[in-house]
Amino acid sequence: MTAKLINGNEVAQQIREELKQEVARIKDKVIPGLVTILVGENPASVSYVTAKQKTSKELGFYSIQDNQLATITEEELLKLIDKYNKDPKIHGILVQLPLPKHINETKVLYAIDPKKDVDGFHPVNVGKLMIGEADYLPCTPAGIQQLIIRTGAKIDGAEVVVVGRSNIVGKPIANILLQKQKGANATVTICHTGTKDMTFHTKRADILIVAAGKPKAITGDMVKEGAVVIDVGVNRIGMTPEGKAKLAGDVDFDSVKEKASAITPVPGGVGPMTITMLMMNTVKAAKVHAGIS
Ligand code: L34
Repeated sequence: MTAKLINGNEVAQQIREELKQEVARIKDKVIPGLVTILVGENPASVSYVTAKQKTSKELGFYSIQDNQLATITEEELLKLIDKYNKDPKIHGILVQLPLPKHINETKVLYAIDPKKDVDGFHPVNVGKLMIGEADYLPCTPAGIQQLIIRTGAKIDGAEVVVVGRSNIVGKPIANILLQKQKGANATVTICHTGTKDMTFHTKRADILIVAAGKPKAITGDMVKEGAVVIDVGVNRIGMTPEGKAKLAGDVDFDSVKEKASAITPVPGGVGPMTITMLMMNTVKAAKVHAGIS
């Protein structure tokens, strides 16, 4: 079998068009406001935050890019967050991760007003997700769920295997897909570096979600014939002759595409969906703030 490509750019664009219309519809009552806070100059973070800013402007948001030096103290960063917590024009606050080592990430995420936490990383929102009451789904997992739904794959009752247990992808996507809800209700297994026999698990997956943070972590021999494979990895594996970063996922695309029924490419798979889900959460936060539906 040669897999169908799941086009993340196309799905993301569709949802962005819908959001653009929604922003136009509500603009007399509220203009969605988003601040993206970037600390330092990590090239991947710069690229993602720039894309988030560009998209938010295209949709008609009020948006601020707040760049801070890598030397900012934790106290200063917390103060900055507090300023945006109090700013009525801002409905969503995003602090791009990772942060420099001298800043305690957990402390920073705790400081964001849960109502403005459009990343869904605040413990209140993490807890609400656990009990099936989420206001804001974290962006990458939300994007993954949308992509699976739009491929037409049946999630209800499916064997879903997640490779990776990070707080921003592995744990939340597992939680989302196991809820007794529409677009979920799967049997979910999470594999990680402590897993004894990875292939035993991955071979059983109807839907395989890979967020291992390692190129070629999954090869064709580890995948069931006909599986839907979602590759969340974005690894910078070198430079193109034009001097752009060359990207690869966590899945060995060439061997896995021969087994899977559908697969996301990197780039152009999950990445653009992450950005789009951030926009969706920000529109939602603005509407809640303005008391409109
Ligand atoms: N706070 N930190 C916070 N929220 C997030 O949701 C993120 N994440 C992850 C890293 N840190 C974060 C992102 O925004 C990963 N991530 C992200 C966002 C966008 C893309 C990839 C990861 C993306 O657009 N990827 C493109 C390629 C972009 C490129 O050329 O570099 C793609 O097509 O996959």
